[in-house]
Amino acid sequence: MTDIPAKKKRIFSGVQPSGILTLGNYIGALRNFVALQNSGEYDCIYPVMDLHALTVRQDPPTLRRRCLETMAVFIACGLDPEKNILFCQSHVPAHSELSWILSCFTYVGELQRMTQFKDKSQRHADNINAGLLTYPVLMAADILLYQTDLVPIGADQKQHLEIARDIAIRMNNVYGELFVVPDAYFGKTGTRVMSLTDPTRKMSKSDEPASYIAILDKPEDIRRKLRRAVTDSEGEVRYDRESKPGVTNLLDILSAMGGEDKEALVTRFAGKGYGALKDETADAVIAALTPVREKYDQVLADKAYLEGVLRSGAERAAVLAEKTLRKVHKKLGLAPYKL
Ligand code: AQP
Repeated sequence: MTDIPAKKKRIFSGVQPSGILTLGNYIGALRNFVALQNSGEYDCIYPVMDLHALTVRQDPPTLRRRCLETMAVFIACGLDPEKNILFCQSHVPAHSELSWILSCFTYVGELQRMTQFKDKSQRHADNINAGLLTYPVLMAADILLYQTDLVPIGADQKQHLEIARDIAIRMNNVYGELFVVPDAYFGKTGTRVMSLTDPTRKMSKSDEPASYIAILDKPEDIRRKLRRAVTDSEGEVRYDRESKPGVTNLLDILSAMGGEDKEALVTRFAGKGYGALKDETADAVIAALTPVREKYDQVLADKAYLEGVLRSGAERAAVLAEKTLRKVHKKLGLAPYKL
């Protein structure tokens, strides 16, 4: 008797092209995406989430360019377009279509409670658009469209995944088995990388450049930014997120890059100043990011290749997305049609 291989679990996650990708995106997302790909245990779908980026005003030529650049970063980090479905979210219209349907099953109150909505409404008080509020609905559509089992996310996205699960359960209760209810997947180093200028806030690509390390930063810039990273005046290397957020962030970064656990790092840096910690963190980050930057330059130089990746990724994604969308149309009673 031949063994039938078990169906692989499906993974879905993406990154917005809302800026230059940061070390936070690398540690919290891309590195995990590559590890999941290499495990061979999953079917992975990783889009560039350009529709999500529209909640904040974007310069059209820059956004257009960043979509390709973000895909080049994906590939430079080690994602293989043959092994995963890599595409651009707006190339598969089913995301927006399902989003509308899901919005009719989402309560305004639950969206208003989202921390990211409150945070971004404060930061962009002149542009509190409806998309900022309904962002989690589009994210739910992204995930549910592919009948996703697992979503690798950083801790900051937990609330949004919870909404996606709630919507799926709510609709399954009414219409039967419509969607797979997705689970969060936290990587082994589920570190939240914090801003270098304000280590109580997460490192974000839409902040000022001194606050983040870009994946494509040159070695001298990485070293300079880390040397200037905000710490404290105590001078003692200790791991304490509350009272020493800056030093803790450096330990988290070094641990995530080098694999050495935090306790061992604290012991090793005992009696040494913050300068030594900053220098070693810079060495580790530079060592990890230099090959990515070099590969990025090669990938981005071949526009035809990149566009081909996006095209074929979108075609493959659309087949899966359409299947779910047809099922949803049918179950909800939308009039059938034949193409
Ligand atoms: N600082 C971070 N630490 C750990 N993980 C992070 N991620 C982002 N920043 C950190 C993870 O990267 C994935 C993609 O995130 P995104 O770019 O789509 O959206 P975001 O989380 O809103 O990232 P930014 O950089 O803060 O974007 P802007 O500035 O545009 O709002 C997610 O899995 C996220 O957890």
